Amino acid sequence: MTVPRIPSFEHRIKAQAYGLGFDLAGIARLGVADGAAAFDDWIAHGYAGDMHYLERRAELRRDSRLPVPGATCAIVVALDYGGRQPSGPVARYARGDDYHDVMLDKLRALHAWIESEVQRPVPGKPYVDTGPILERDLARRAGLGWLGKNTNLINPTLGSFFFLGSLFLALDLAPDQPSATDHCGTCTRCLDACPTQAFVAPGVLDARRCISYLTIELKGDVPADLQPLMGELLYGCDVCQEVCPWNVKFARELAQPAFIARAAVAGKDAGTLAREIVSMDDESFRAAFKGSPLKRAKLRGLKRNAAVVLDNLALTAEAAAPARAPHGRLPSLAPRTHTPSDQLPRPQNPKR
Ligand code: B12
Ligand code: SF4
Ligand code: SF4
Repeated sequence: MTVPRIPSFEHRIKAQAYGLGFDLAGIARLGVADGAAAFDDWIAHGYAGDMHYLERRAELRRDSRLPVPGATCAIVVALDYGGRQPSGPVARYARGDDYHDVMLDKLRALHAWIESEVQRPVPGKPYVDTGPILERDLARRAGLGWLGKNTNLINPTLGSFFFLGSLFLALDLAPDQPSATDHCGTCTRCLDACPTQAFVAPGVLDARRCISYLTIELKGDVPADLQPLMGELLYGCDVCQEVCPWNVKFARELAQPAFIARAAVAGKDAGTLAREIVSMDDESFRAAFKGSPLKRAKLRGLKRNAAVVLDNLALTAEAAAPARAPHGRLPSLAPRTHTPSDQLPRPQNPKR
């Protein structure tokens, strides 16, 4: 007679995570981050630009035992945001509702379920980009994938178009095997495709050149020499993920209703969206982007991005119809001072 196998608690936790809608789940033992030295180096080179919050409480990022006293493990999850969606002026991750809210709700529900199963309170805390955690490092440790040359965490069955989140717990759970294999091989597609050549080496990004940073995190003007390289990208950038063979093969259709593009951006080309944004006031901005990731750049930041995109579109139109210039050229919509990016040290001979 075969004895029925009783699923372990760890197994049931992951099943519960999948039931809540997560696409991947793994368990990591907390400890010193494998990438701690790489993180220190990255900060020391100034690659974080104006994201000074990354330097603050850096000791907590280096050692995941520190953010939640008493926590010994983290359940790390991924939620897919639909890499098969067409590319457009707004990066895929930002077209629907704010992922922080969506994922934190699910992680809180997972926490409550665990407490009900063990029948006692379990100290813990959920994080989704909301604390001093090196989330990709932790996800690799939980066996969810490897760190690609484009720095994203890539899963061999899902690609990389997903968010990461974690639930830190003071609970003794058996950890998963960390992902040990790098499946990038000799590929360099992401490094070659980056419009601003923001990678200084495989797996090392100079955020100051990254369009995602320039359009979302940067508070001042976009350096003049990087503006044309932004092309039609108004918020975020997916280029280094779009070209990745793991996404070409495994990216999924959008399954989470919360991430369906909202009316303010859905199906709009760069010119239409940019024109709408430059004419928005605070009230129409709030109405269009309430609960959206785009709020992070604030209306001021979005207008700056829209002005760059409109300039770029005008330059393209000029190049295509030289006879019509200069009348075909759109006027610059906001006065912008240009800070050249030559102030940024560019490393020589990036190793590829
Ligand atoms: C700051 C930040 C950014 C910055 C800097 C990005 C970067 N590459 O560092 C900017 C604004 C540019 C950015 C852009 C994007 N981001 Co972002 N970002 C973050 C944030 C808040 C911190 C990342 C960080 O600490 N960077 C510092 C570098 C040094 O750390 P790292 O990239 O994790 O690198 C580690 C590894 O490289 C590792 N490592 C390096 N060498 C070695 C060697 C060995 C042997 C080992 C084991 C490890 C190792 O150690 C490093 C430190 O742990 C995280 C959330 C979080 N708290 O982690 C989201 C996060 C990384 N971002 C995310 C997303 C979705 C994006 C965008 C795709 C958004 C978009 N479409 O515009 C782009 C992608 C750009 C890119 N190619 O990275 C997701 C990534 C999901 C995934 N599948 O990987 C995260 C995890 C947010 C989330 N919760 O889902 N982001
Ligand atoms: S997100 Fe875009 S700009 Fe940033 S590294 Fe990737 S391809 Fe380059
Ligand atoms: S494009 Fe190639 S090198 Fe870049 S992350 Fe994907 S597999 Fe790795």
